[in-house]
Amino acid sequence: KEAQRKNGPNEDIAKKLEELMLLHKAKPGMDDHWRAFSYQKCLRALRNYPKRIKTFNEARSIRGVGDKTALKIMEIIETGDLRRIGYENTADVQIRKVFQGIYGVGQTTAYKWYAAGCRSLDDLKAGKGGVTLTDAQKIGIEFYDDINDRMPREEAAALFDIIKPIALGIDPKLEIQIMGSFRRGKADCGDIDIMITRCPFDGKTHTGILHDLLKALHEAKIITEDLALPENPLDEEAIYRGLCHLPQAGSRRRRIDFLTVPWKSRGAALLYYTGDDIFNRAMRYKANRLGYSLNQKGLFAGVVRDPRNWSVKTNTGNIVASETEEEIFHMLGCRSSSRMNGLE
Ligand code: DCP
Ligand code: MG
Ligand code: MN
Repeated sequence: KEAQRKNGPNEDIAKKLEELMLLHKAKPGMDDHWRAFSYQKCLRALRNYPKRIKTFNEARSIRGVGDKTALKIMEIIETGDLRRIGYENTADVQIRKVFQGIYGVGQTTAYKWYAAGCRSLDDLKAGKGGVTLTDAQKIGIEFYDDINDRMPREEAAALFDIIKPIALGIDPKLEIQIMGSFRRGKADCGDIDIMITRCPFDGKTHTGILHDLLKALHEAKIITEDLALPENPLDEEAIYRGLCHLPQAGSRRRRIDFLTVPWKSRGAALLYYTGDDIFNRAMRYKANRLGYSLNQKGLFAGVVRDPRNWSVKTNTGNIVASETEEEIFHMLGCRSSSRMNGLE
């Protein structure tokens, strides 16, 4: 069950607003996280609104919908269209949108390539205007359509069912599980997010396992391309990004992420990497209101931040919960079913 309904009474409106949002993302200087975030919240509220919107005031009453958006909503209701999309959807924006579909490419790179004279993926491949591509970008172009598509959750489950026994064959005491949209119960997934950890009480950890697992998955022809290798594979905490596929002829490339985390922070990692990002933001906000600080490593008390630079911690504080999601929910005064409410 998906919380954000995609067949509700205002779906035509949500689609148009979403289209405008994507166009904004491809505009220079418009890659504003806050803006994207409030748009997303507004889209979600709109999709969850149970009846067809009829008036400006009704639109305005939906959380996250301001005057400007309410006007756009009324325009869509009255004309079936949003003129602003036409104005924004210029040729250069369309081309940069294509470039931003390449794995790892944001608006800065897309703009740079456009300015260098590239107008198509073929131009990029040909190195037009002196453009050079990283290996990950070349893979991103080669499997452009696959990477930009989502897989049915059944396919994510089938891939995980192959990967899990291979991991446990390397060390039967590994804990391995899927996070991300799959764990939230979504019907389709943009990628597979897998967490690996291991209880260290017998004196061993999962350090080094990721390297062996990746090697085994390459040999089994499950993982096909690497996009980003861990910085230090001997770190307890490592991230890998790549492509994989089912070992059947004609199966498509799918995005896969592995994350290894220390045993003690597995709950915080599970909470964060299950998301979604809006849920995470709400949780961090709740933690801050109670004087805590929450990240993918844990819930911390007594964190002191530099008032001139919020991102600098002058005191890193003490960890108060991190081993399970339940502990973190409990400390934040959420019912233990909070995660269930977050699941779609
Ligand atoms: N995450 C986050 N902020 C980010 C990136 C990720 O909070 N900037 C968290 C929330 C996400 C989770 O990590 O839910 C996994 O990231 P994904 O990009 O894999 O997103 P999802 O799995 O949620 O969706 P998709 O099906 O598109 O992969
Ligand atoms: Mg994911
Ligand atoms: Mn992911």
